[in-house]
Amino acid sequence: MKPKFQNIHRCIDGLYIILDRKVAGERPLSNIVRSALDKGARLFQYREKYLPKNEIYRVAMELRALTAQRGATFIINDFSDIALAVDADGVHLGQDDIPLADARNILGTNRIIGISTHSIEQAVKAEKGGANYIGFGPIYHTKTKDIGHMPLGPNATQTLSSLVSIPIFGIGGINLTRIAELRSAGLSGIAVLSAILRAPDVGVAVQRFILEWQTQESGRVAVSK
Ligand code: TZP
Ligand code: MG
Repeated sequence: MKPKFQNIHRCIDGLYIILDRKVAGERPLSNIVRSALDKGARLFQYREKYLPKNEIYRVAMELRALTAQRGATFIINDFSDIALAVDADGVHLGQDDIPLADARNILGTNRIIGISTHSIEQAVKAEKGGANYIGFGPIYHTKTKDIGHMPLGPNATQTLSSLVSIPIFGIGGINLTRIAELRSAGLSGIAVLSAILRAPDVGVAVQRFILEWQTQESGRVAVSK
């Protein structure tokens, strides 16, 4: 079978938009995706914690179709079965989801698996277990998700980036003013919910995030193993 990802790092880089209906409020996720694609967004995750699974499947099909039309990467939160059913590019798992090894058995080596991590230990373990990328956070205080502990901060991010070689996405409380310090802390990208989904103009916000990310210099150094 032809590998789906010629260069996985190219698919998992820069701005990662997390599509969460509860955060988006009245705005349909499909409209957000269209506006974001128009401004150059390349990476999306559909995160739905409350709807019945047949409804999640229906929305996922729609968002997959929109992202596929533009060659953008599309990841499903939590559900490996839905990821396969809609031909998503991968799945994103939390610490409370099925084990990474089992998700890999379901999805095969041809799809992306990302793991949410809330400490350096969890992140290192995720890389050892075969994750393709790590979500690391919350980096800053956020009202969007209560993780139940203090934000990790950019310093922990810097430490982590010298310990793992797979892409790391910072998440939690990220807005435009944080990008310079996060870029220099060695992140591969930033995962954003409210600062984009609730922005006065989604397209303008996406454009600013992408530009700011590209303008700042990366602090990532290659990890020698
Ligand atoms: N995981 C850690 S923090 C978070 C998730 C899903 C929410 C971050 O949302 P926001 O609105 O970008 O702070
Ligand atoms: Mg989960």
